[in-house]
Amino acid sequence: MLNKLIWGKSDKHSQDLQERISEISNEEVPAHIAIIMDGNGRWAKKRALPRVAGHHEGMKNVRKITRAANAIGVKAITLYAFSTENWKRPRKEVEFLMRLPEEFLGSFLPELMELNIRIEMIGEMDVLPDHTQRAVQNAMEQTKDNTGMVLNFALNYGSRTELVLAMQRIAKKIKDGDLEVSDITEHNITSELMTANLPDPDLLIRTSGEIRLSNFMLWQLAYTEFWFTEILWPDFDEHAFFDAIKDYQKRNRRYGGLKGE
Ligand code: V07
Repeated sequence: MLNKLIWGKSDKHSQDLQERISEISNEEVPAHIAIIMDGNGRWAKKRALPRVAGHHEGMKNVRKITRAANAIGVKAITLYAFSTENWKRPRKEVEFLMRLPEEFLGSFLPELMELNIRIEMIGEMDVLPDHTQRAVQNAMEQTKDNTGMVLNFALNYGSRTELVLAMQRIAKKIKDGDLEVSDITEHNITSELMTANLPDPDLLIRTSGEIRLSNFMLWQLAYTEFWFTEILWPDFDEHAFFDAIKDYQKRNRRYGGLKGE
């Protein structure tokens, strides 16, 4: 019963997953997980498929990992779906990517409603194609009263731009006489960021063997545990995800209570 609600079916695979979950501690589940979903192009290349086939497979994997995160009680996941750098890719590829939110939501939105998941996004929305904006806006609107996990998409997101915009807003408040220079604190910088309503990530996962941040959540990741894997994003399944969680819990226990610094 429960199995079916969480995984959409109740077969051998979902029983295996349920068993993996029982190995995970309920107490130290990371509240917020950020993921850089890298390696979709390489996944396609290995199979002599066009790059977009890799992006499409990567999109299907978002659904898998969303369910897995939801099943273990994660409060929020932030997925780096499209960076401000990604505009430099071939026009056809960008056009394909900009259709993925619609396709994803077209098939997955009813399930998100059932799972009580709320969709949010960070990044500059206004330069995305109208059809993409409409799809995402509509999904945010439909899921806005859901009280479960937050599924946060970083779309046209760049951390330095986010910080620049935050600084500009703070400067304007000072110029307008609404804020004193001495009142610029970590707290009010945090609250000007696009992630203002989310806690800082506890865990960052990057797939595909790249070991850098690529302008992702620079401020927010100050104290985050990093977990890197060679696995390409379309191959990063529930088992790999639970491996990351178990490693995180091991590290957490090692630091025992000395968290934060
Ligand atoms: C994209 C699939 C995942 C791998 C990384 C690149 C390609 C899901 C979305 C999405 C975004 C917003 C939303 C619902 C779904 C998405 C883009 C690319 C641009 F509300 N996957 N995915 N958006 N990829």
